[in-house]
Amino acid sequence: MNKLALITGASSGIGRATALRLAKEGYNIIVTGRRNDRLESLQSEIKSYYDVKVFTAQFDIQQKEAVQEFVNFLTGEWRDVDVLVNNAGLALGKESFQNGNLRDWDIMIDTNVKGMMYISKLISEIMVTRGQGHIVNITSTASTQVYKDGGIYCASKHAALAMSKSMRIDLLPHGIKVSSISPGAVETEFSTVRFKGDIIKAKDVYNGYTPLYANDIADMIAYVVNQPIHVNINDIEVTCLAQANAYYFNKNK
Ligand code: 8X3
Repeated sequence: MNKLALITGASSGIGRATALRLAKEGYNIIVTGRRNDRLESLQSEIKSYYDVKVFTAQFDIQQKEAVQEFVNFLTGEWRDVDVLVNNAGLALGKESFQNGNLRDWDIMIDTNVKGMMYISKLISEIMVTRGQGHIVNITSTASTQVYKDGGIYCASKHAALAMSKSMRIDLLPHGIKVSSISPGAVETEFSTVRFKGDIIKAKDVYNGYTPLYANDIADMIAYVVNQPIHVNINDIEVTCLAQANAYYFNKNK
């Protein structure tokens, strides 16, 4: 029987690539996100390549009630989630602390921290009942390092990593694996979202070097979930060759 993977924030980037990658591994897939047209086209794409089942669910992970409603809606074979990939997350703005935008800060905390909190709690309840499961949290190099003008994004990712580590402890007696993957720069919509559609600024983030791509992280997620039953990969930090950590890049001048 196929295993089931639930991937949040799957309408683009790492989430989308992960859905395709895990489908290739034979997982049935639930993809969630805010953009239904993107989720539906991903569903068709997956089904055109792989013989797996795909379920799409459109909701905003910031909305506690919507997350609860979504999980309540999962019945039968769609409830037995083997792998939860907590990918939904974003950065908004890059300003000094005193000039930060409170609305942006709320959205980052509500998505990166509270969204992850809402869905992980509900899905972990199911996993505990079944006595199995694996939660993979996509964090960031910003989960252990803080960079200039990244204040609340970095704070949200620190919280996400702390939550991931605490889940691992509490779910330990239940045989549930928890892993975190902390990528550096990955060329996706991430910077376009952060700079609110300013393509020039967004492109500049990835200029002068070869960044990571969404497929690199999807491959890593596949590796993490494909370990033997007795092996858990706890925390991975991954950057491209041209990045040493959150601050140091080797860019072509
Ligand atoms: C994405 C990488 O460097 O913008 O989490 O924090 S960074």
